[in-house]
Amino acid sequence: MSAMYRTEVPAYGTLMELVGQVNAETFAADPALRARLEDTDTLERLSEERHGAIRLGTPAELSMMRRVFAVMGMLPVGYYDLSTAGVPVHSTAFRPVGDAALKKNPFRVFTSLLRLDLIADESLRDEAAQILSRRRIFTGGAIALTEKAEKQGGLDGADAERFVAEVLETFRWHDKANVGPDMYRRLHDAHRLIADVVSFKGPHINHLTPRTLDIDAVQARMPDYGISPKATIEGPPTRTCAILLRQTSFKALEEPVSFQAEDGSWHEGSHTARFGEIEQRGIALTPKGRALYDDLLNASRKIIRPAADGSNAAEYEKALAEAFVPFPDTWAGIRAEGLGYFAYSLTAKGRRTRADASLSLDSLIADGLVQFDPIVYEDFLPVSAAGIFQSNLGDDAAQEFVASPNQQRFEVDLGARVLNEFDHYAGIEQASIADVRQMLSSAQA
Ligand code: OOG
Ligand code: NI
Repeated sequence: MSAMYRTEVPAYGTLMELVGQVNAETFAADPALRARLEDTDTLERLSEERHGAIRLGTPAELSMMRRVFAVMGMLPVGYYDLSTAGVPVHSTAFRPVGDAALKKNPFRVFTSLLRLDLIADESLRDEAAQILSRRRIFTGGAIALTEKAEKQGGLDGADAERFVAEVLETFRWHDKANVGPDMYRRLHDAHRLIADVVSFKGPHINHLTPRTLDIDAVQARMPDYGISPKATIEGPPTRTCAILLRQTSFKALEEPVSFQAEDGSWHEGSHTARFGEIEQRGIALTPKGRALYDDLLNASRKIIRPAADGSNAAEYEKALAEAFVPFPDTWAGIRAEGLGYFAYSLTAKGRRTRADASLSLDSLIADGLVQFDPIVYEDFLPVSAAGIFQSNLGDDAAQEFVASPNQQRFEVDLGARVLNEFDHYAGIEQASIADVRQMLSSAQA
């Protein structure tokens, strides 16, 4: 998919070059960082993609997509309602769960389902539903291999290779639209996102996102590489101890598309949808930490909202940094206040020493027997996602919808429950504590 996207969207290849460059420089300046990443075996995949995104049109597409991702060990985690932010979709992220699977390949796909119920114009809603009901976004081969994997509990090497080739077709760009020029215009006038989903033969991958070690540097240098960044970085401000997720993108490109009218004639037009993004991840927050994050972000946005044209970017960054002063910026401080999730392990001393495993974690840490490392946040943030959506839908696309989260409807359409992200991180933390206690007590025996 990465190779396909680079040829489809050349600016994305340029972004990858810039990311590789900045990551190399960050390493050169910080040898300790290199050692740490080598330790946690994330080095090899450092500059590779961490996520992508698609937008689906119907419940049937969503539930089939779930089955396809399940073959690759990717499960739906989290529910994101974006209607509040003026985008008529709700979403989940398909991703590997479990430490080993994440280390092997942490790639996720942010997957949105269009909410036609939020379109006011009833006849347009019906026509859009009809157009969507006629398209087939999966190849016959992809469906057959998914069924085979479900029956057998997996695929052998040759089938797996065919499966990847077949499924790739679903994410491909189609420059011939599914609708005529008039229908495209009507869909587009209702909301650009509706046109993006309904007008095409499939859910083209709309961006891919590599990981960067210094998002501020990549944001600042995009213009030198001839790419135009969105106005501001989404998420928390620059900090010593990174929390959650920071992300930014370059603006979507205008691409040529042909539309076939009812009389059979072809019309040249264009569509703006595909872009590139970068992310930098920090510690996963507990519900308490997340509530504090949401409060501080809201507080900063009461002072100043980032303008799409970037005219107040510097003021916004300042307000954001000031708003986040109350959020502790040391790992020990974040831990002491119960704001983040940590993985616990024995220190070298802990491995040599006999200790009473029933002692509190705090005293085991104080005695230098146990250490703690932040657990990386693997999910998304609805306010940030909305900012990413908006920046690539065009600066004038902001629109109001009544907030109407509907996780239950989403799960019925998906054909499964989404996993709760907090339970997941709490589980990793608990397992690490149990391991530490187990090792301490067996060292005693
Ligand atoms: C998805 C936008 C959300 C992110 O990184 O938050 C997203 C989309 O534009 O379809 O990818
Ligand atoms: Ni994204």
